[in-house]
Amino acid sequence: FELTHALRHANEAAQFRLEYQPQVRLSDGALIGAEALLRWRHPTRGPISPMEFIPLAEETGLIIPIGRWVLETACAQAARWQGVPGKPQQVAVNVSARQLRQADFIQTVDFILAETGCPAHALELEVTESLLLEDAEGAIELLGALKSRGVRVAIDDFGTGYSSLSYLRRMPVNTLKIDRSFVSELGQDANVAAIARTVIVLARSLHLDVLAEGVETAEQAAWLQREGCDWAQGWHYGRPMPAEDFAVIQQVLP
Ligand code: G
Ligand code: G
Ligand code: MN
Ligand code: NA
Repeated sequence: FELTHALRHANEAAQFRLEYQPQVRLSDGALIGAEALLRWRHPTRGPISPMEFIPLAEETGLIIPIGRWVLETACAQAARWQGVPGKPQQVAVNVSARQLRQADFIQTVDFILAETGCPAHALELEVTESLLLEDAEGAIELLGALKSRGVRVAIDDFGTGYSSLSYLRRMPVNTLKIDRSFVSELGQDANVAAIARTVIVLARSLHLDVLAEGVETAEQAAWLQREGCDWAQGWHYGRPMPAEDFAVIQQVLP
């Protein structure tokens, strides 16, 4: 089995699909959005984890066509969900550094929003801290262009990188996503709780939204809400699932 070869043909062979994980408001459990997560099922090897194939897609440049398919598919879904009660009104899409560095990235986003009829405010792009650090001036310009269109931007896995506070203040982003490694150890490690609390305070001071990832228990949800976290995502609320399954999800109260 040759992974690169298989990956090269996965898209045309329709082996990709997206799953969506609910994002909720902590105060009342209301569904506010969903994160799109790429899934690859190979006919003989079965499901292959994004942790395995995304790095390869980045190395080979295949992330460009794959990432475009993800963005188009997620925006088309977001457009279908607009105004429908009980459905996510915002869809978050992970974008890798290599995609954002394409000279025509903004044009691609404009084209896809127009083509799918997805309103800009219904799209959130998730970027990593390291991307912002590599080329801060370039990132500020790019994120500014997205912001002027109304597209939202979240910093994924926040707390695991080395964001400088002065850069963060200048970055036109909307949301900090607290990395799930902090959430999972909340009850066990006082230092971890201190970091999570600090990220929440930081977000509030900078007037950013803050979402906790990887929330698995009611205790974690209660702690986060008490500390002033706005939103949450994790198995406590729902696993990543096909778009159709949003028809049957029950809202989980905190
Ligand atoms: O659900 P999970 O195993 O899918 O995700 C593993 C990792 O893969 C996460 O870090 C997630 O951000 C990343 N990932 C999932 N889908 C995509 C995608 O469409 N594009 C990119 N660049 N990364 C993704
Ligand atoms: O890096 P990113 O935040 O995009 O990664 C999302 C990853 O986290 C996916 O692999 C997704 O399946 C996983 N995930 C989502 N919710 C939970 C959770 O509550 N617990 C754990 N352990 N993983 C989760
Ligand atoms: Mn993410
Ligand atoms: Na994350």
